[in-house]
Amino acid sequence: MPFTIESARNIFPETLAADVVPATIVRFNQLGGEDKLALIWFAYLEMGKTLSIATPDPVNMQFASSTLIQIKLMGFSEQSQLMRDLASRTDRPICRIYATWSVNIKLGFWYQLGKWMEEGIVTPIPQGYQLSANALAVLQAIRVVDPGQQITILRNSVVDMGFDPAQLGSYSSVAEPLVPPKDMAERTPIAAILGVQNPLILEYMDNLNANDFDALVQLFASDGALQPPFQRPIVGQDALLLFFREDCQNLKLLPERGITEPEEDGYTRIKVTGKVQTPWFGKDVGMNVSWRFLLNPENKIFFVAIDLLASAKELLNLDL
Ligand code: ECH
Repeated sequence: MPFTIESARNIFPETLAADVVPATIVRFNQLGGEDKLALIWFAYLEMGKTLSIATPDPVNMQFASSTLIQIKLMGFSEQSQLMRDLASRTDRPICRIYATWSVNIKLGFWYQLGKWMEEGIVTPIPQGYQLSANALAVLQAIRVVDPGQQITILRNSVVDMGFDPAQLGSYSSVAEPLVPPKDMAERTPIAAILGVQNPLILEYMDNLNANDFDALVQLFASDGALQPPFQRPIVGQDALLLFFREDCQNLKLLPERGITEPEEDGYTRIKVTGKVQTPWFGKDVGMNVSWRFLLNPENKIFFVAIDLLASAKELLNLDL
């Protein structure tokens, strides 16, 4: 076989991803717990001036609600301690519970705490809190990147909080309830992607947009893989289905253009660029992304990498 998952990761090597995101996260993770919280608070306030965030559906918040109530009942200093512990990944029961939550439950949890901080129900960041010089530098780095990169930094910082899931032993993860796939009559298929004829690519986009994850996973080879931005590939249909159900509901993929390379040993490389909207910010944030597909001789997806692009200019970079 000419390709392995590892070698497939390098197709279209000219693609410029927004490496500023993982670089900023590394710097963020070196800060103390208190600085982390205050920094996100300030970044969140600033971003709130131009972007509006959707209120999470209460149905999706039910899994965090008993933990949230527990926090509401704590005194201010206990609340501060807990939030610092989450940020510095301390081993305590709430940090362990947090570690079992899907990304969206973690985001919804902090959304609620943020609301309560505004209302004075949860201890706010003290007025005039002085960020350390390092935290100020990280805040400045966040200010200057594009909105898609800002929300990715915010999301990834929240994902990294709580106890380390790798140290939890065996546990079952807690995710939002699954929404049913959209009815066929309600779907708005992508009309065309400039430069890409293979219908499989359109099917991929349409199934993801319709939350039709069973159909989506069938487009992959049984040993196929998907690499989300800044992550290792997720390999095999079972793991992919779990990932789609937990992390990919209600996304909106807006592919624009692409390039199809002549096949080699039966394998076809296709790169597509376009935008993605998350249900958290809707039309307010169009993230500039690329999909780098490798199709096997049976016309199944052997590998696809999704990259958050370094800039809008990269949307036009369809070089090999
Ligand atoms: C406060 C202060 C104290 C500490 C904290 C606070 C609260 C912070 C809050 C933050 C909320 C942030 C949010 C961020 C949401 C980001 C969402 C993103 C989504 C990206 C999705 C992409 C999808 C790509 C994919 C495609 C595929 O083809 C395959 C699947 C997949 C202020 C209290 C912490 C509340 C809500 C970045 C790119 C296209 C790979 C998924």
